[in-house]
Amino acid sequence: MMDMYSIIVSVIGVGLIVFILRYFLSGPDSIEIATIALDQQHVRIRVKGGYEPALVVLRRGVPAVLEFFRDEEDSCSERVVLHAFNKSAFLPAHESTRVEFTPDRTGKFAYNCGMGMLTGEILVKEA
Ligand SMILES: [Cu+2]
Repeated sequence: MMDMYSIIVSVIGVGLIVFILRYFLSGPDSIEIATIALDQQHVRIRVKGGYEPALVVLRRGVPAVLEFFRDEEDSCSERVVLHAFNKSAFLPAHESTRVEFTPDRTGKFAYNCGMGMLTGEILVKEA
């Protein structure tokens, strides 16, 4: 019989393994399915002349953290706007910025830089 602590450690362990595999296997224009741990889904997005992975898959109704790492100083990408979820954030260069929201409906939603030149996509699936 596993206690709560063992379960949490196992979930984190599996999440780390999945993250490491994805990190090394992901190429350009890749798809990333958010890792769920402790009732929260989390995904990292690199911002450099676009968004990598270009498509992120989230589950509806689960609090989401998109962690944008802006790996450049080009002012084009300094702001990210998620129209569909009423969210926007300033992304300091060479830093990670967390954008948090709970996807409330399924579908495919584009998000952009402040000028609408860069585009990424979020696919929200039924949990
Ligand atoms: Cu831009």
